[in-house]
Amino acid sequence: MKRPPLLHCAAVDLGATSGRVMIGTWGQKKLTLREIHRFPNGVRQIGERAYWDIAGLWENVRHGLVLAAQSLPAGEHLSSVGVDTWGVDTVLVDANGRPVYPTHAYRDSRTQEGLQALESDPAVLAKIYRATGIPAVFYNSSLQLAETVKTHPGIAALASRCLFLPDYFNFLLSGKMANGQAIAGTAQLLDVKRGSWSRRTLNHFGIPARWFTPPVRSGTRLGAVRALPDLKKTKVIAVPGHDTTCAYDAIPAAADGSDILLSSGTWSIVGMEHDRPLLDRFAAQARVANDQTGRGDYRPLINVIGLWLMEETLKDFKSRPTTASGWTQLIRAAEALPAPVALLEVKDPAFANPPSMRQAIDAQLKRRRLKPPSELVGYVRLICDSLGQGHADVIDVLSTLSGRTFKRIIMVGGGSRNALLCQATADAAGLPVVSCELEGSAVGNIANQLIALKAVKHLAEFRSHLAAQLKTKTYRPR
Ligand code: LFR
Repeated sequence: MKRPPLLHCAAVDLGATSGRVMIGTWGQKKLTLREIHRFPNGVRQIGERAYWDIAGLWENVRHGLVLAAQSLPAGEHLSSVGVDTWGVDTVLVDANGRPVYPTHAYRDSRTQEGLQALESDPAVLAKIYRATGIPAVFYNSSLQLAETVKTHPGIAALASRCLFLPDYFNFLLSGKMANGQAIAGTAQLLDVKRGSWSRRTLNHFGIPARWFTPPVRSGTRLGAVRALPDLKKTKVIAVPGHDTTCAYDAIPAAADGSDILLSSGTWSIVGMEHDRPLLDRFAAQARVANDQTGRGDYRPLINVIGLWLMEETLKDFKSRPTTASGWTQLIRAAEALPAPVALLEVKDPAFANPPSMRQAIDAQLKRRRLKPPSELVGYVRLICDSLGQGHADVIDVLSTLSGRTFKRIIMVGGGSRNALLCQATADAAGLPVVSCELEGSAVGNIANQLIALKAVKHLAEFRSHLAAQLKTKTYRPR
């Protein structure tokens, strides 16, 4: 019997500190992943304000996709491409798709005033949470867009559409403007139960409803790639545009809901799969964000500050490792240290975007009359143990809120390669951590393309094939 041809899909996966273009090749029920292009990303500061370099990202996306197409054997082509990015950030464009406002980065402090106003009105806060399932967080698109409209009222007429970052890159590739449901769900502007735009919430924030079109479900085909001649046979597929949704999709979680999912990167995103959102006042207090998959179900999750703490602290040390082996040595040395006498309060808002993370950590410790570490290795130990405890705390909360007893923590993302962080999480939570060697977001992105292309039936089928080929390591609580 003739073997079915291999299917090649490209994933564009943009993170706050790096982006990548990967090829996933599907054949014989197996996924082979190849990284084609990886590039740094970061906030660009101009004066007080923080922006993303959208043109630079697009250049890298284009370059990566052309390399991807050229890397295939003669006669083969990329069947499709999907884009996922971090949540919440947007590009405001005119009717032709031309940006009319710079894209601010979500860590910009411009939303502080709006956030305080929102937090000072518990009745409004509760109403917005019930409508959108998203807690008040400084980075929400709702607060960002409200600030934009307030400081520049002319924008309401100037912009015709608000595209989230994956929507914008999909548009650049395909020429088609659409709002993807999963990424729109991060905005605090979608009706969490209906999956459509919440008029009341848009009105509350003063954001023009005409900027948005009815969100499209994951798997929607947006047309062929028009921007790159090398990819003219390639279809642009709206995958869940939110990187966290894609990362969760890649996790071969137990079907009975007994796994807690942890995507460990710049943010630690601790969550679970559910057929409905968690919306009561306890969920609101615990700041549960009800992510929408764009397929009709939900991922109630809680954001813990994540490896941002580490990434930023490293910048303060010239002695930071620059190679993988240097990094492993540093983690080993940190493991060998005695446990810190006290852990960081990881929810400290001072950690959101400080000029120096080391100083922010020291300031918190001094305020609590604790001695800061003297060397990088001490900070590494302190950060990993504190994050482990932070993970355990929110797992407890999610268990109480959902009434579920979790049996395992499945961890993906950069942090899953950090043995100290995995062990600290297992110890603090009293649960085994199964770390998966997996480029979570890219794999989930590709999984959704394969489903749209009908190469696999559904996510459960994809996950069962993936589980068979996945390398995992289990850390038992001590
Ligand atoms: C992770 C992530 C989180 C989101 C944060 C800000 O990359 O997408 O899920 O809360 O970025 O958008």
